[in-house]
Amino acid sequence: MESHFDSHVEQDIEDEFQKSLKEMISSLLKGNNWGLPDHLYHYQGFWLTPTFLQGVMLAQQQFEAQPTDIILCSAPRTGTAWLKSLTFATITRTSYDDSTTPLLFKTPHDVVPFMELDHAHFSVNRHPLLATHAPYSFLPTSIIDSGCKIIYICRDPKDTFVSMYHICASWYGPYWDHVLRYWKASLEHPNKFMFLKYEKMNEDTVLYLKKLAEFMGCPFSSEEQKKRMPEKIVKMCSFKNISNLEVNKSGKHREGQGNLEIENKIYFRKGRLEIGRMI
Ligand code: PAP
Repeated sequence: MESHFDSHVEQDIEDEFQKSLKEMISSLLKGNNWGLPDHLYHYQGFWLTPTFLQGVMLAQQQFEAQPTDIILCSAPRTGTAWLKSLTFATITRTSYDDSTTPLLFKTPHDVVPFMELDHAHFSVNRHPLLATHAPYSFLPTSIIDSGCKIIYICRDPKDTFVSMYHICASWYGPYWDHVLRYWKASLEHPNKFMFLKYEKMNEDTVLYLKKLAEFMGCPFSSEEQKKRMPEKIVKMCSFKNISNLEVNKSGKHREGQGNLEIENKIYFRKGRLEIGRMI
């Protein structure tokens, strides 16, 4: 049983860690653009908010990846919520269907947590799906060293820029460095990394959902395909359907968490290709 003494010691270590982090962050080059509430700090080649930096460093210290984990990685505004809903609906398809899934009343960001912000989800009993906007070099070593799988989604940078402009930020950049490191890793270790492009997923989402299911180790059986299960999941997770749910029209994400509080509708703007054809 944890003693009063142990919890005091842990608290002291935590306070010391937060203090040294704050000192380190305050020594970094800082900038502000597009009226973000927080400054951005330049750390190891990327522009990041202090909340993210603290969160990701805590994750580097404390997060223990399990071989069964599936980590969804992305730069902001590249289709994270879409990927969260498709993968969640796929791996929970034996427990829920399109009329009972939690995605009908929770926004995708509340169904699949973020590694750098939702530390309470670090327990061993956690759900295998976890997302992060962390650049490759910021991933906790256990993610690289364990047998867990990584799915990365990227998007045409021009569309990503327009999408980001609407959420008023350009953090986690430079964008290409974010994409390239994951792309290289996916070439080197294709069984561990799956690299997706938003535009390709838009062209044939059913095909990519089947590839995703296979990669995650839960391929659709021929019986399920006959019942058009992949098509049903794609329809349920479609921009039209998800963005029209009440929770995503009027709900809030991280309510009461200061700068982190955000209206769910910001995650669902247009959901289509605007300008670009990528790479
Ligand atoms: P985040 O970094 O704030 O979590 P993220 O989910 O990665 O954002 O990307 C948001 C983009 O995905 C938005 O693009 P837009 O601004 O160009 O419209 C959003 O509309 C789009 N999006 C969200 N859900 C879907 C979906 N089901 N299908 C296709 N695109 C989607």
